[in-house]
Amino acid sequence: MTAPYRFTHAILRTPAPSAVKGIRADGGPDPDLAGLAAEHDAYAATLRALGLDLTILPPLDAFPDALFVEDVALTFPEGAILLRPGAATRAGEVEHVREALAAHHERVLELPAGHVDGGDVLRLADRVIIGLSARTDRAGAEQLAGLLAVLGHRAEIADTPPGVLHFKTGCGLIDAETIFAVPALAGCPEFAGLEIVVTPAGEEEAANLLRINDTILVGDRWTATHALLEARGLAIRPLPTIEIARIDAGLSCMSLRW
Ligand code: CIR
Repeated sequence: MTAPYRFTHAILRTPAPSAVKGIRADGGPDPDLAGLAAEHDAYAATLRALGLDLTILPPLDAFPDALFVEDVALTFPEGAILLRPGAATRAGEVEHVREALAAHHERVLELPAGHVDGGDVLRLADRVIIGLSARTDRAGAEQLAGLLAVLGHRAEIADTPPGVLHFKTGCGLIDAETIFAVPALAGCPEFAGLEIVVTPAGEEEAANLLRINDTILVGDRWTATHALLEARGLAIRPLPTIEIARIDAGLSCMSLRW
């Protein structure tokens, strides 16, 4: 299996005006649309600068959260999987990525039952972890494990801590053997054998970092996290995330990568 952060392609979706009405758990204020679009543009430009071939899908005003393409599918060099997102308002997004996935992947599988959000799926070097959450149920996780086996990937099912939206809201890959995680996920049994680096106090939101080839994308507000990663000799690319954070999203959510 290739390193789980080596990518040549990504699919993104331009935010629609309705994105400001995206789901949020705490009922906070709407993000600013221009700011949200600027964050999305900076993200796309960064992926391009890192060498990825991007497909940018058109906005979908009927689906406020559709810019978070990560949640509706999984993409691997071996094929893609269409998911069944756990939020009812997001179910219809799936049909809108089918064509783009088919254009790039010979094999496109479909989750037949249950619910899984891609934000709950963490790919490691030797396996894939599926986190159970308010969006991903056991029926969906078990069905997904079967589809992953078809693509040659072993899956394990883990728990997402209460109050954490997605498994990857609380953790991200630093490298193939190292996970950056919020304290509540540091003891995750499925991480046994890996090095766990815990988020600095007050920077739990930095956990949703995104390694793309040899660079780590990380929110620009998390300066202690920047220092920690740089001290490990890692190249980082700080990116603005304040507006997407208002609708409970982070850096991994805005792309499907393979
Ligand atoms: C939602 O609640 O579905 C969106 N507002 C945020 C989705 C974030 N996606 C992710 O963490 N993978």
